[in-house]
Amino acid sequence: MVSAWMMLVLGAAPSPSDDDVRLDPASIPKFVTPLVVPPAMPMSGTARLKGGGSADYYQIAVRQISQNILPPSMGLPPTTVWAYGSLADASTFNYPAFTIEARHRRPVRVQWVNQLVDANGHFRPHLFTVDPTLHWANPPGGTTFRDSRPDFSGQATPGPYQGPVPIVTHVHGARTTDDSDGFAEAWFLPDATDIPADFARTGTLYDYFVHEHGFDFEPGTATYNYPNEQRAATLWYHDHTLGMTRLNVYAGPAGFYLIRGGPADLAAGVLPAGPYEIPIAVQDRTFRDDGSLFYPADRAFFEGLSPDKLDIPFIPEDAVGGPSEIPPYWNPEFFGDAMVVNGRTWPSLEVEARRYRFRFLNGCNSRFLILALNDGTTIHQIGNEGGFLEAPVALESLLLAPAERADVIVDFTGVPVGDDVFLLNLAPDEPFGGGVPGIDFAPADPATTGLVMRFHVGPATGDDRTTPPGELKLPRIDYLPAADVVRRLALTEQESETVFVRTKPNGSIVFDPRSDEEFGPEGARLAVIDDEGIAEPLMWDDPITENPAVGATEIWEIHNFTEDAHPIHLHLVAFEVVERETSDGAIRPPEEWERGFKDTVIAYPDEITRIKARFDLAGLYVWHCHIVEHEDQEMMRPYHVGPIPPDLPIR
Ligand SMILES: [Cu+2]
Repeated sequence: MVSAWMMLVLGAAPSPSDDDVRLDPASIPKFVTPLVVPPAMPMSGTARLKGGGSADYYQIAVRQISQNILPPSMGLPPTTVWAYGSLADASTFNYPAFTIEARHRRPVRVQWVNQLVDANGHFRPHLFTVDPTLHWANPPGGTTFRDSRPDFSGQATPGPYQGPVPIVTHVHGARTTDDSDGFAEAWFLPDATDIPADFARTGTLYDYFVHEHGFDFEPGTATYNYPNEQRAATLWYHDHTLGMTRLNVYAGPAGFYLIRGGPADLAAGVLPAGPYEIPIAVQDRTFRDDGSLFYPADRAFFEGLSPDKLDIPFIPEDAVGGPSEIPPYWNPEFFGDAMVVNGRTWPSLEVEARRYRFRFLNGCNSRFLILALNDGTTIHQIGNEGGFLEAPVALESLLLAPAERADVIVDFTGVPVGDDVFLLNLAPDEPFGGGVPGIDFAPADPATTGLVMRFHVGPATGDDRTTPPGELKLPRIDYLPAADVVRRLALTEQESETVFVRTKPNGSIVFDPRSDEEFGPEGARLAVIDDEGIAEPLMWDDPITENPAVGATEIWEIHNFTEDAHPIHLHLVAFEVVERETSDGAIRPPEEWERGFKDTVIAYPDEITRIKARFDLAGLYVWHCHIVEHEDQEMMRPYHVGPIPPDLPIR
């Protein structure tokens, strides 16, 4: 079904001009702007909770803003991004967002507001190319066809979606009820004056939760509750809209959410605090030469070709034995060519010759990071996604997959005053499969993506009374009981089965029905392994297969049948990494920095990664790959804890 509005918002295909306007990352001056430390997000007040008690109350909107991400000395206009900020104070809108400071067992309530509208109240279209051929939110499908993979058969390949943008926020690592988890189908459009009448304004699960719980949300908003009854830890919040997460997150809305206090935290004064405790979000981005953000608008980008050199059928055009399954605009991965740290390219931080606590987040779409200091200064990791480790781990380099966090101590005490220390990235400029930089893969470009930021060391302004990392006693960890259930799951990649190609001498890739050369991946899948040991790849809308009982402790065995490592994230739970098994049956324990609890784990190719979790809240959640390009194209599955309600629209 194609409405007139659908024709209007699914515009013509973009012109193939993106390639020649990209900014050379070597031309961006390095270490000339100071690192921005996001301040605390201001509260709107106190909320009274239904069952008694109160919560810290925030009203946080997403808006379009412009911000200096590149050094102003380049003379380029500021970059247009999307950002979270406090509804009442325009000056708080920042990329990345201000930090939500939560206390252990002190609930937080947030009214999330979609303000992606212009000054006239009209909706703003996306900054990037939205591929309407994925299984996505699909507002133009109306309430009948929202949250689906639209059927374009018999039509030409559609142009990108240019309508109002759905958002839904997930606090990554938060243990909360499903109606506050930011389910991918719980999105909502802005309350704009020009939303076409036949559009769905909210996602399937938004309506379900509102109906089930009698919520009274204002249009363009959703109110979520976070109990914070979990270990003190470094969480982060970001968008999670079905089939659009890669684009919404790349546009900017993301921030830290820190839980402090309680039995899993340390006493005040033990760790560096105040100006000596700094959250650091590392993201890769690519810019155009007008200072705007670049994200690929066509599949040719991934193939390393200019758009005129890729001539294949896209959805829904005819290929061999059926229509093409290749989405026209989605890319299987994205690697930016510039490093952005807390919203600025290659910043510099003035530090004192003393200890610092850094909370690192890999906020990249696809890129793994291996962080190291150029002078060999040790990185002492004290925590990960689930809070503190059992004991500090002294590292020469710090591996972080997308969405992973590392709480670390870096001691600049011995660094000569006046020296510069550079934070490097030794991971590859391509998908990561494990291994050692320089041996198993070439490290990132040492002139650009191999550099992250600079620390300029000045004299200490006072005594450092914090505990040296070697003497730290970290809070006790209560490990999970033995598992009741073992699930055998898998990661698979799907090659196109209908698009076969030939590479011409000039490098062009063209469709050739007589060729036996497969074009390439159309997506990745999560799978279940059946009794015969065969992996059955499943789609987002296949029936729920992971259905733990409330309170069950389960081991999930994740067999990775693909050639790359995937960061696998489970919502709701903090899990233990149990072990990994190689293809020849050798077992190895988790890495030292993976002990304690995690919410994201690297599943290496040709290995089984075993994790253990206790599923203690009934409800509907998701597990997915956090390479967000994968997540958006079917590498995500719903799961349900406890009996599935008969009226749940996800089965
Ligand atoms: Cu993946």
